[in-house]
Amino acid sequence: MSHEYFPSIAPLSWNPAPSSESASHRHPRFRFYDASEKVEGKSMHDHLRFAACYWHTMRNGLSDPFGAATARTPWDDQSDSIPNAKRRAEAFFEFLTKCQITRWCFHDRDLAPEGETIAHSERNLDELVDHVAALQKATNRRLLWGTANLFSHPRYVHGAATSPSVDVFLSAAAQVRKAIEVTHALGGEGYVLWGGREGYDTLLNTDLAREREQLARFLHLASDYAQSIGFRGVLLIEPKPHEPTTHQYDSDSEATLNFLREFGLFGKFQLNLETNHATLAGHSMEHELTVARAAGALGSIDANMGTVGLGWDTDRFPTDVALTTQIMLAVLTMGGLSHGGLNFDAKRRRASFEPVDLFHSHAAGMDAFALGLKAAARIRADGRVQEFVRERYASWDAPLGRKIRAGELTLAQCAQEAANSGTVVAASGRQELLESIVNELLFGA
Ligand code: XUL
Ligand code: CO
Repeated sequence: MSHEYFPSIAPLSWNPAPSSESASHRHPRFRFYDASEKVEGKSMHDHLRFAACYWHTMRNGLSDPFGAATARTPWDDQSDSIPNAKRRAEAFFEFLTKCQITRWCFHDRDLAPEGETIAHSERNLDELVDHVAALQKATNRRLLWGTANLFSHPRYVHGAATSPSVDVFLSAAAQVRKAIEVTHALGGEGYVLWGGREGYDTLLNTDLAREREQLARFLHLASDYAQSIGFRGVLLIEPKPHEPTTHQYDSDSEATLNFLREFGLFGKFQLNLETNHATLAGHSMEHELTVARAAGALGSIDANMGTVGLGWDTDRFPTDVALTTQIMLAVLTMGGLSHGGLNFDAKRRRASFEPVDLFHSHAAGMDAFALGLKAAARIRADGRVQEFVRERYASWDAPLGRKIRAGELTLAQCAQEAANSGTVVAASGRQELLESIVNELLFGA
């Protein structure tokens, strides 16, 4: 790259020594993320598979419902021109490289401006895709996943696939067809569908049964198209319960898995789970991950966190180490994220508006995940928690338990066994002890 967009920022490196620099002058670096350090025999880089997202990192001016954008972006003239879009992409790939982030994610409309017609929008996108393909190659970065923005344009006010108008469904189909094509062209490891407006605001004007069927039809079409062009990446659905809608049909892991099963889509799609969406659904991320994992459908993670009590999708950077430990425990237990990654679908606070804050915020998230990865590995190596769970279910692995699981006993035979075995003695669940063991492993004995 000829031009340097972040001239005052040196490539971030790992330096575990405590910093004596004051916070206002500190240069961004990693204290805990050492890409090459091995954990459970694999490098941190390969475990964590970090990605940065184009929409927050390059396109979010940090405005909120009460105030204007604050982000300083000297490389961006705020126009919708193609040269401006190309400059932004160059700045982004410099950012990725300096921040040691190997992967990225985008929406079609983040990357290239929408045109007057579908053909015009597609030409714009093609021009940018050629540009980022060259940038990917030059900087050795990879596309984790692509997606289409089916929620910003006013035509999607009543939903995209679930719109009451078939014309809107067709526009969404055109957009997704192209977005899958370019994701494939850029070597994307996955393609995400987030149904931002696929839900309702009021049931007074909504035929819910029909809208769910439309959404299922749309997902079948997307999956068939991906197959037909030889896209071998994973197709992902990103559940979220509401915001901007009152209710979104793929509201959480359980509901989405049920939706997929109901409409013959199970196995064609996996889940991309986002921490803040779990919070909005009234679940922990641990719950959402565990539900998806139990179904063999955990594909990828949007790594952020919410602000409990605020009720918005605040998309904060994930800096809570107890949280990153739970996430990495789920990932390690599953045997790793094979085609997914940890995508920072996260934005700096409105007051963190300097370009250097882009680096500080991502580094903070990466360090928190490095700590979480190591803590999760300690919990696994220690083994006390897992052993407790095994023992808790031991009776189901004894001969009688096995027979019941295999369906070899009737209800009457179960009743007879109950009568034979006498008094039932319950054992303690030891929740507080287990929580204390986890703390011991988090913070050292
Ligand atoms: C919105 C959200 C999206 C998806 C991609 O809450 O998470 O940015 O990740 O469309
Ligand atoms: Co997301």
